[in-house]
Amino acid sequence: MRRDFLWGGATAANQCEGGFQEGGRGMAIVDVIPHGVYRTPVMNGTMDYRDLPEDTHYPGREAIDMYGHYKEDIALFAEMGFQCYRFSFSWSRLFPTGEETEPNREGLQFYDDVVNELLRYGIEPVVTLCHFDAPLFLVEKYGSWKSRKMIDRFLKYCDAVFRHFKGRVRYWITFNEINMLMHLPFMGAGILLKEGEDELQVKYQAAHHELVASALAVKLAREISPEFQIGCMLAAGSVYPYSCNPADVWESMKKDRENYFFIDVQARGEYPAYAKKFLERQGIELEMAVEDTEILKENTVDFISLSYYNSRCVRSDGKGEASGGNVFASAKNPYLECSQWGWPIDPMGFRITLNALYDRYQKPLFVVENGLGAVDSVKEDGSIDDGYRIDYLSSHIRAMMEAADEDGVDIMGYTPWGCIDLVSATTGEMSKRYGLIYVDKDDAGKGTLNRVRKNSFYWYKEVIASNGERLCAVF
Ligand code: BGP
Repeated sequence: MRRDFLWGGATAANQCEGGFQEGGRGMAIVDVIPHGVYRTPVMNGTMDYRDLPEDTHYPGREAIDMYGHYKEDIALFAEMGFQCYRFSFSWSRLFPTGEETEPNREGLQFYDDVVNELLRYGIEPVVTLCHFDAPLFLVEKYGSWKSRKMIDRFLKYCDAVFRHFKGRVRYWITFNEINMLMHLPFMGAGILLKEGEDELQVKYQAAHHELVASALAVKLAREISPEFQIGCMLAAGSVYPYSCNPADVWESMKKDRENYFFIDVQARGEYPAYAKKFLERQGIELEMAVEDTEILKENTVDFISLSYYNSRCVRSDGKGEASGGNVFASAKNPYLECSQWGWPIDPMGFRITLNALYDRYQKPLFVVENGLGAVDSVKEDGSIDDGYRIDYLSSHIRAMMEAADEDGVDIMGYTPWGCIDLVSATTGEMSKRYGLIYVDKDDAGKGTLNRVRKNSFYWYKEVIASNGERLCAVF
């Protein structure tokens, strides 16, 4: 393990901040993503959020109100010994429509308070610039990332925060799980699909805009401070062939490449040959500016951050049972147990994924999401015994440490997802909990918002204090 390895936790504004009308914040994508049956069609861009019924519940609007609880929450993170905290800025809190020339003062003040509070405890902020969020105004005016106009708006936002937080924030991540755009285009990138539109064409064009925006953000960061470390972010999880049938192996390679595509561009600086051929075969012609090739080439990332929840598996005949997983469905792997939400549990797959990414890019990796979504129950004495979460996390931390110590993978840090319970991205539920800290709130939005330490809280505190050595402590 690195000497400067960072232990911490991760959240995102869209799932925990709430305060959607506080401090001059503008509406954002997350504010119109509902709970319930319409969530998936809205997230995947096939249903227009303006057609939702009036009594719709939007869980992101209040979320766990970290807007009003950040001091208490950061104190709890500090109590666990966090060395870093990964969170995101809400773009529309800083630029309510996305078109202002100056950032919203109250929004800036809020993040000043958060960042200063973290620094007061010696916690290093790791900021995601865009985590499933963009001002709704830009979605409505330009069709979000379908339009190249987004690049300038995004850079204006980056410029403002890079300058403002220079000297206080060192680690930046451009787009959360950039590959999510292909699977949930509205949640990932604000893309609403119109009837008759060529879906692949639209998604790859939007991806191109995000890739150029990300590269230009890297460029800007380097101009503003040599201290900045700026990375990309992948929803990772290696795809296994269902068998050693070469057709299955080939299928798994193709599936992996669908995700690697983004990072290949961000880390190596150009569209890989297989992607160019794929686009050509699909008849997709991307509009690119002449300078784009150079922009991508010259501004590759410093590190690669990733989320890992599960591995995937694919069979070329498309037969057999399907399995759940972080958004991408795959074939059921008969060797693995699944979570309550049907996501396979595969710590060795974590080691495999880390090795695969490091072999491919030879750049430092930052694990910024990993965890188990599970139902927790509060006992009569108020305690929460989440041994299953401790099992999941300890087996994954062990696998990560093996990747670092035995395989030589360079890993910068580890921030388990939803270190405090928050709204689930894919389901909108509160009951799918990842936290080390429990938040009293239910799926209908009811609850006191009280924070309670789970058993995993005390366990993780020991993990951090022992630099990952004490993984087996019983609570
Ligand atoms: C990732 C997101 C997170 C988080 C996590 C867990 O895709 O980056 O925002 O939500 O998934 O997913 P879920 O909440 O759907 O279980």
